Amino acid sequence: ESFDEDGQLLVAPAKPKLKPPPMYKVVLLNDDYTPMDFVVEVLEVFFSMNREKATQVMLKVHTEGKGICGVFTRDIAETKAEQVNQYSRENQHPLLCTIEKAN
Ligand code: TYC
Repeated sequence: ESFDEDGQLLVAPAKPKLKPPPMYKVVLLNDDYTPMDFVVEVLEVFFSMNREKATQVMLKVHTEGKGICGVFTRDIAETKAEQVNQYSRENQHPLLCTIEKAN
């Protein structure tokens, strides 16, 4: 804050500093009962993966215990995880989806 030659108050304009939003990973967990085909379908339907990518991610979850389906803003990540969990329950599979804050 300062004054010009005529004593006019000078006010700096607000800086347009937009921080990127915090991002969240949507994580799929392995279990012993959900059929592999169902997991592949979930990845295709809710995460727009093609068959090859969905199969790759499903096998990673199957062998490593969990895997990332995608990274989204918090609202989108929460909604995706809820949709997957609801769909799994509707189809009587124990498949679980959670979210984790990305770094
Ligand atoms: N482990 C399951 C089976 O052998 C397959 C599976 C993969 C389940 C990924 C869940 O997130 C999952 N039928």
